[in-house]
Amino acid sequence: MTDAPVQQRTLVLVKPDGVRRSLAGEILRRIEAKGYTLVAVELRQASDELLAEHYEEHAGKPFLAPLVEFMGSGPVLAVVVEGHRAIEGFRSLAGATDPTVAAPGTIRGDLGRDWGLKVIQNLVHGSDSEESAAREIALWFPAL
Ligand code: RTP
Ligand code: MG
Repeated sequence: MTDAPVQQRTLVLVKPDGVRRSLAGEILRRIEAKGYTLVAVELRQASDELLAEHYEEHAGKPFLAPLVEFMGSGPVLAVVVEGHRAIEGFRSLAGATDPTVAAPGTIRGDLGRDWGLKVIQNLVHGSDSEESAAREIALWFPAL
């Protein structure tokens, strides 16, 4: 007998490029089609303060300022996704950071490309560990 599945929650953001390109529905569709559950969905304009906290692991990196500018350039769709191994599962659905080389079949590989801009615009964010997921969900959805 295998252990009971451990439900994991992960924070997904459809970044401003995805919202602007009207891909939010397509991205949610892929998450649902994979079999995960949407626990919370909210369209919001992120403040610089929220984004600085969200990206605290990248403090001091050269792409942080253009990243925060990009992430604040329009609304993002913040989503809490749940399921067994959902953190790893969504990262797999999203594909590699660089959409030019992200595998076909992934969100970034199918829908993204390099636009030659200051920072990589790659449609989605997904928490990268249980610790990041807990921290990011508390930050974006304090009521959950
Ligand atoms: P994410 O956090 O958005 O899920 O993406 P990730 O884990 O694949 O990538 P990460 O290393 O955490 O970087 C966060 C986001 O910063 C932008 N980035 N641009 N050299 C660059 O221009 C550069 N490096 C990173 C991307 O938008 C990346 O997703
Ligand atoms: Mg990351």
